[in-house]
Amino acid sequence: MSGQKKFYVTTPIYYPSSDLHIGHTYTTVAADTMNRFKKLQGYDSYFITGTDEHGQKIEKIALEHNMSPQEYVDGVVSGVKKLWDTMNVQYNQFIRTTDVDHIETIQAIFRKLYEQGDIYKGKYEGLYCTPCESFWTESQAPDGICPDCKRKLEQASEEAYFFRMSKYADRLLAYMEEHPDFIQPEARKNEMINNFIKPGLQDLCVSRTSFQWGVPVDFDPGHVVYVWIDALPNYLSALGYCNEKEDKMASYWPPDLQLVGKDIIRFHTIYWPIILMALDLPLPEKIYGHGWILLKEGKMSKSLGNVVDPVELVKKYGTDALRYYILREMNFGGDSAYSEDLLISRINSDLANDLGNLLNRTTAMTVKYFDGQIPPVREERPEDEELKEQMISLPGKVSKLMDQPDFAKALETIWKAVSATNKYIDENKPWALGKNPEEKDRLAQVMYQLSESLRFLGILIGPFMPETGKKILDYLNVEEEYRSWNSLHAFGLCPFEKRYDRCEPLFPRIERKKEKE
Ligand code: ME8
Repeated sequence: MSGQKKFYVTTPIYYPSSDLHIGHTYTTVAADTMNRFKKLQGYDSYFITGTDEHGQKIEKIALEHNMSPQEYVDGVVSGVKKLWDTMNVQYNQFIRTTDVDHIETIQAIFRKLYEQGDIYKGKYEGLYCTPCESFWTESQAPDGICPDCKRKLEQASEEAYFFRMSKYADRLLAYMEEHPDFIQPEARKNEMINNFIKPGLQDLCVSRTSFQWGVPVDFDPGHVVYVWIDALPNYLSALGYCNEKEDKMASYWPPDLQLVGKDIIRFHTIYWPIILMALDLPLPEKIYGHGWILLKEGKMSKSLGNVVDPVELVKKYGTDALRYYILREMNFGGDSAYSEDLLISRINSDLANDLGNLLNRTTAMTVKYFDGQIPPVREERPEDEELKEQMISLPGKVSKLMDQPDFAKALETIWKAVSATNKYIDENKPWALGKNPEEKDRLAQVMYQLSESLRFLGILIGPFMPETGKKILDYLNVEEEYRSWNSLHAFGLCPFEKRYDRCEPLFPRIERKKEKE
């Protein structure tokens, strides 16, 4: 659509594995929420996710399963897609690095970089971490232990292609300094500059010969492209860069927000921008490195048997409750501790009590006093202003927080407005007004204020909890034209002309005792 502003948001592409846990859902739910929020604001927003299917690690796992790597990844990818369906994640495109189009892009990029002299052939002697698919120098890992995952590194020695990273170091540093928002949060940027760029970038080994499961270097058979050089440009291949797909580069490039976990920020803020500089492409607006969801005892891992399975949690509590918990409870920039107890508390207090009761009381009283239809004649009073103003300022406040992005603060701000609406009920006591026939017009206004506030809340909650947002608006019979971002510019727009029924509880309270049984 002409004149429509675009937004391009990405998540990392996941290693296909059968133990995707709550930590993995974190980025994807956040990106989905951002995509939905931008769409609500009228942006032409595009959101991609996918799977990173090549590399020595996958080849090894497939072998352990007595399968070819292709059979193995095909079997696991459907599970990854199913998880995103379960979490109600609506991506525009799911990229697999084994897709023919993606392979075409990688081969074209590799060839171009080789032809222009950014990639040259040499010999790799050094350390390699297979679980992280990551090269390390003796100075970076003097004890032979991977600085990221703390596992033992392997000695690798093979003929290989190298990328002249050092050539771009000064440009990258200057870019980071001129674009303070490029890497967020700030502390991660300082870590990259001080620990990696300033000590001097080493040329990066970008091909392997000791295994086959990768994108072949088409002009030098026997070499496959290093898995990170294969994975990172998925953000380009998705848009048809150097492949046969529909060319969406002009519409969406560069990405507005790339969400990644803190463990892969180095790849995304050093290798990735350098690849783009070498390709002469604009860099992403913002790369956000979020913290991890941890357990009290530390990391989740299959070998420790402490993996928190999001599918099980959704079965118990529902998709929206889990989405709310992840986005509200987790401090997006830093690490956060997962606890099922806290999840239950959030459901009972924020969702069942605060939000659920608000909708329940509003619909129940509208049914009781007005047979479900708010009368058009109403009596406004000065005490209505505060709630009105709070609602009118809410979209702007939430929008600012989403631009940071700070999902937890955005939800906290919406919930302050939920509390203010509950307080309005307590202060205006519709049950007392209902006893006095002379206060009928005033009662109508109180019920209108509540319904209109719930319309604001339903619209703004939608990107975070899509089913819940829709349910609220459906219960209030809000017409389509009053569900848009533009319809939030004024309080009092929605006529609520259709009668409504008392709602079912939005979130049943969770009995802790029952839960323990
Ligand atoms: O890194 N809490 O894939 P991956 C929060 N294929 N986030 C977590 C987490 C946790 N406990 N555990 C993992 C890869 N993650 C590459 C990406 S992109 C071109 C290639 C996050 O499946 C992790 O930080 O190992 C990362 O951002 C994402 O899950 C995918 O991890």
